[in-house]
Amino acid sequence: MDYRIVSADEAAALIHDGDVVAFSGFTAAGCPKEVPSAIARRAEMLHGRGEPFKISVISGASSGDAMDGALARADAVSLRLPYQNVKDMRAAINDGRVGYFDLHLSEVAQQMRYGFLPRPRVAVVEASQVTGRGEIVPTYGVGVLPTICCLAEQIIVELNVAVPQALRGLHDICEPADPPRRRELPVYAPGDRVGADCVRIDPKKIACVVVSDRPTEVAAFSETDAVTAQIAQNVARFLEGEMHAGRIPAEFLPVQSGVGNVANAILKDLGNSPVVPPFEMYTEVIQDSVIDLIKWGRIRLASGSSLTCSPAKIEEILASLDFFRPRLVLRPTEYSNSPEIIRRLGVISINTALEADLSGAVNSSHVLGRRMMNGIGGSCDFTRNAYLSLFTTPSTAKGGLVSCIVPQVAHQDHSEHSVKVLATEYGVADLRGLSPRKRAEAVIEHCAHPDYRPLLRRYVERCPEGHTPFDPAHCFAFHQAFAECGDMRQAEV
Ligand code: 0RQ
Repeated sequence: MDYRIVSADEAAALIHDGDVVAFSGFTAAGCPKEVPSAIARRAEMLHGRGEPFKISVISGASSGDAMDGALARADAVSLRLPYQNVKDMRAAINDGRVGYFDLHLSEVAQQMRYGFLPRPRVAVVEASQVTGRGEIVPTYGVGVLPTICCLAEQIIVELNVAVPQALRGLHDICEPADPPRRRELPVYAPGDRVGADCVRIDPKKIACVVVSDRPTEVAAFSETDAVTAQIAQNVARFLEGEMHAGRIPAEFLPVQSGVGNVANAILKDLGNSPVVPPFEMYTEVIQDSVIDLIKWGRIRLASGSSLTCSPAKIEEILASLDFFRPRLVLRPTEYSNSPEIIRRLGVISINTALEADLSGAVNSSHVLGRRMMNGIGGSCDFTRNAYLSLFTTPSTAKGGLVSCIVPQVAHQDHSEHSVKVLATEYGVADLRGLSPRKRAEAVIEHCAHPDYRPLLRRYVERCPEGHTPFDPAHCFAFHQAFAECGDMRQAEV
């Protein structure tokens, strides 16, 4: 079948006010860029004529500026799910102009299939190849692509000709059956492939194809600072100790690591460890550092939902595709983040907190309890189901005015029952097997910044008697002090 090749603006004209539009990709990797930018232009044009135009936007995770940035600036979005990290979209969510609620990324596809989320009318998917038989090969991110292709009435393919067709074979595309007929997801090792190398749909659903050559929008990492380097070292030494103690087997376990500079630095340190053997990753985002460690033979294989790599690193992969092909698997998020698979494989999860409290509970998403940062993303999928769940955070933020260790988190994403280990630049609090008062002691003495330790100790001492140190009158004293005078050190506990 021959497809209609159209401009991005012609494709955008297929989208109407009130539509639910689902996009491929996971982080900025694999997201369409030309069509969302054209939808934003269409919104501006219609708004200029006094006509309404807003759509609901669902994708695998966050996206790049060409999608979330452009659509937010054009005031074209009424609802955004399930994760975001672009400045203008975040501002629109916090101003109340865009609806948003946090979702476990592993559940997005099934919540669409179950009808818990609005059904997408149109899917816009970036592809490295589209065949006349209706085969769509994704680019660098998969996310919810198979599901949205099934559910949508119409599919707009953004064919990225800058991505070589030789990428085919990197993806493992599958979708589980829904209850009561769901069987196990048969991934028994990170490298197991259980699906097809492309999505297969009725070619009649492909409304048009837009040709693009836009590079991936993923930014390169900044230099590691001293605090980040120290956190990374603390985590690496802790995991080496776990191996010595026999709690991590000699062949190691698959690793998941979150997004950002801390995660990147931790992976580098693990890769340099003389104790940790070459290991595998079962994660959601495959970052630059993973690619280096694969090249150096320190990571044997990485499975994820996206290659969230800078353009330079993508070039390196493409230049040695035959080397990387057996070492990389890109899956739908329903598989990369599957609680069942994570628990079976015994994944070690390492994610970053905004703040943690004396019980070990973690806030990943809400700055000072109110402003949405990015969302929980897949952090809960991994933390709750991992063999060993670690969280890292610098001990302070905003030049020391904010303590990232607080008496009580202002918003809880991960409970004390899921978080096993907390690490800052000052050390590691191993919370396994500790009662609430011992947990508080470990968090204060190993993780809190020395400036805040006396305040935290005083809070615990003054808590009313009981199994758990908790004082409703003072548990938010740190947040209160910041709101009143911009410095948590002034907290009255
Ligand atoms: O603000 O830039 O204005 O100074 O928050 O802080 O230290 O740069 O954090 O980039 O490592 O991200 C939790 C957001 C950490 C991320 C989070 C301020 C701080 C700074 C950012 P400025 P950093 P990072 C897999 C797993 C949830 C999703 C997840 C995240 C800004 O890791 O989104 O884990 N996690 N997914 O100054 C007030 C505090 C603060 C604070 C930091 N306690 N109070 N402000 N800041 N701590 C990936 C996916 O799911 C796709």
